[in-house]
Amino acid sequence: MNPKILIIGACGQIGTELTHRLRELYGIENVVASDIRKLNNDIVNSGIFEVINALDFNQIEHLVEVHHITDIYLMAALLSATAEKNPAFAWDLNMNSLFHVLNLAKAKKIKKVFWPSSIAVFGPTTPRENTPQYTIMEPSTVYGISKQSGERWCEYYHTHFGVDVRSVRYPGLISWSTPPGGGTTDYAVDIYHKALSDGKYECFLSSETKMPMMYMDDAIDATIRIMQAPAENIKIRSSYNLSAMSFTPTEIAAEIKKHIPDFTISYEPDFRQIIADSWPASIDDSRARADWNWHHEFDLESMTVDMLEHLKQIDY
Ligand code: AKB
Repeated sequence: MNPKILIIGACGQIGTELTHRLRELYGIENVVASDIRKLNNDIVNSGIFEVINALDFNQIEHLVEVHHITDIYLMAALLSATAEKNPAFAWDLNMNSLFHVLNLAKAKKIKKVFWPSSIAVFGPTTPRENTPQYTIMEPSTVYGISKQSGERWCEYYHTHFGVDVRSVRYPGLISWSTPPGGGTTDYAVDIYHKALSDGKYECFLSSETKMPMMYMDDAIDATIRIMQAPAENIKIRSSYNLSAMSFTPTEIAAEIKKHIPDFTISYEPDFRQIIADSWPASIDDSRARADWNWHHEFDLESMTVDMLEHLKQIDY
């Protein structure tokens, strides 16, 4: 039987593509998209859409009851750069929306929860290369602290209340259809847009800042894969490391130059440099690969071809 899905934060960078994919997989009538406002006409007009505040437990509970929801994907969050500017709201949104959804699952009103974590759970004392699943985690950002706390709560609700919650630590996500909102890895999306519109890009990180990244197609695949896996395969109930590629601004610029030979990049690091420096450069995701058969398709080269092809068609 198909799940009945509620996506909270459906108009965001991940939510948009996830909503489309889930509607394709399970049918438009089985997927309820929701967000704080009607932020994306494409999502609003192509299926069931509800305006909802992720901080309002009663609103979420009402939607769950009205639509007979079984699974919630909680995608609403403040990302790393925005969270530094508004710590109190970031903590409120990132933590309390999670509690609302976990509590609905604890009360057996829903069956399954997907909640995204991030490489931001790691910090400056974490080994930077090939960061293991289990290692030192001392996040130094507001966002990272909220994600690490969230992971602990997910595991706690699973252990103590049997909640079927599943999570991955997304790296920086790159997509062409919806802009990212307020992350430190966002430069890797902006650079493609500026390469096509201006032929040049000023990067807010320094040239050799290496970070883990993933194309959105792979991120959506991972999300669906972990949610479809049999419960006994999900052996980690905090969150799984997930990885596809790692590169520096110099390396992505060189890849773009293969297609746009006159493209130039300059560097003007800002406050986001400190955030990037506190995160891993590469990730060991062997547990996800072993437990639920995760594998990625896109590397820097194939992602660049796909990004430029799509962006040329829609924007430039
Ligand atoms: C961010 O940069 O804040 C996000 C993330 C890595 O979670 N893209």
